[in-house]
Amino acid sequence: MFIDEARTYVKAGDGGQGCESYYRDRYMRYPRPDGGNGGRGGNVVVIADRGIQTLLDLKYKQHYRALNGGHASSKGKSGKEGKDCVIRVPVGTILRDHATGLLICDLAVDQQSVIVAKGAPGGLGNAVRRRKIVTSPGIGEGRVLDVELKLIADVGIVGFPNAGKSTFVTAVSNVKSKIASYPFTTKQPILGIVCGEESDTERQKNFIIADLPGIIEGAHQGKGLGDRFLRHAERTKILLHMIDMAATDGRNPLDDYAKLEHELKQYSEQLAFKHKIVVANKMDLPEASGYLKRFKRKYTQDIIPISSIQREGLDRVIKVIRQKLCPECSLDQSSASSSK
Ligand SMILES: Nc1nc2c(ncn2[C@@H]2O[C@H](COP(=O)(O)OP(=O)(O)OP(=O)(O)O)[C@@H](O)[C@H]2O)c(=O)[nH]1
Ligand SMILES: [Mg+2]
Repeated sequence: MFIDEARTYVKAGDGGQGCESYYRDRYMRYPRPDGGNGGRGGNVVVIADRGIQTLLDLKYKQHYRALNGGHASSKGKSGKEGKDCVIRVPVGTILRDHATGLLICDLAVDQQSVIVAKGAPGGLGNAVRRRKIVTSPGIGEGRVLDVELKLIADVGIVGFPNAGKSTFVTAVSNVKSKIASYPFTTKQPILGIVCGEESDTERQKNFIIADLPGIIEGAHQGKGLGDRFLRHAERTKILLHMIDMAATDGRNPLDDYAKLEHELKQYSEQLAFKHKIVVANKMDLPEASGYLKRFKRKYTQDIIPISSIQREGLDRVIKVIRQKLCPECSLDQSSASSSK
């Protein structure tokens, strides 16, 4: 199950008790304080992990506690350090303090880590203090975290249900996204990697593409699956706007385009003004060419006709995406090829 929001309580370990004890042998006139220090409590650490796709674990396990530090003993023996509690989350997880709403960390890179609750120091024993008293141990930090996942992909595909988003992603990337002729087949975002050709420069070789659930008119009011999945398009560099140009579901593709633009704007202005590539899918069907002509007259000439099912025009889309993701790389390449 794909979960992209969770709330969880984290509690770091308390410090162990310091010890008050004295050593004395027959040759000593006064006893010597020799109580050890209490161990430090464990931290709660959150680590971003590429291998994890969802916040499911945090949804069901709502309390994470690190171990307390061990108590000290005589002969200067310190208590054991409390073991850290490690929480692994997907890359793209954002952590906020629930009480203040302040951002703690945006874990955008694999293996990036952050201490969200610090373990308390142990109490000092009387061997350190050289006095009778020992200090009391600290209490480990505890807080409620709001955890949110915003996937990090280079390209996010948006469009009405059945536009052919999953067919496209399956054709160009390494994932097999479920394809069917009923709406909302895709219920959660799916990430795929598009690999480059052998000849591509290293930098522009691979990019990540996100197949997002379909958006319908009124999604911002909760219609269909709502617009909450658009959060996963927020961090993409490019939006790929896919239109069913053959109107297979009986809607007018020109209206689809306007409605989708409106929904994006309702969600956020930032999303509406992202780099966009408009793609006309299902061009293998006879109705499509008429609609495409009208679309070009009404909106823009800048639209790429494709047929995902027949794998036609896909290379051109990938090429345009690469140009937008890394304009310098394509310049390098074109100058290299022209100098050959
Ligand atoms: N003729 C034709 N049919 C297509 C093309 N691309 C996709 N389809 C069909 O359109 C239907 C929907 O395809 P999907 O890829 O599941 O569409 P989607 O946009 O992912 O749909 P949701 O996940 O429901 O939002 C399937 O029956 C596909 O076979 C195309 O280029 N030509
Ligand atoms: Mg789909």
